[in-house]
Amino acid sequence: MQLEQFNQLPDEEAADVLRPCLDIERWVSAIIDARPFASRQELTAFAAEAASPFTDAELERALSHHPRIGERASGQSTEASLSRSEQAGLDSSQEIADALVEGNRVYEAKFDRVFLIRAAGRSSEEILAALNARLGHTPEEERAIVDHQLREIATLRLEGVVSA
Ligand code: 2AL
Repeated sequence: MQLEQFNQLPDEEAADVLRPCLDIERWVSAIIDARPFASRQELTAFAAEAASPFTDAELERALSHHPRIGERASGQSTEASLSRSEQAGLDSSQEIADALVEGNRVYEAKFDRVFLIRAAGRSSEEILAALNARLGHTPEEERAIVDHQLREIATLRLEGVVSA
């Protein structure tokens, strides 16, 4: 839809557009309340900073919608189909696919949450390298990265929904 249309949607309909981008109610309402936006660039810049920082509960809720890297989202929801297209570039050898499975396992054991990365535009090799590098982080470093990655994914999704 056009930005003009998004600016004028009733709040509940705007929320339905925003939630599949990022299921954090504080982020959704901040954007709804900040309308109208003068440009799509203003909208995405606002979305990139809104409701910062996310709480642990908010991160957990948002992450629950993201399947592991290498796992195809099942179902017909908007989120599932967005996730499938984001991960569509992952066409790895069995060796890399296995390494991603193992990396996800180690990451979850260390940080107690799913490994999250903006997958769109990244190859399996790049994602595996990022996963291995991030395994060396402290919990605080990882938390900041996850917050940022959720926002990147949300912004890209938003750009897919609202055109200039
Ligand atoms: C995902 C996903 O579903 N889309 C994306 O960009 N990243 N999942 C993940 N675990 O990073």
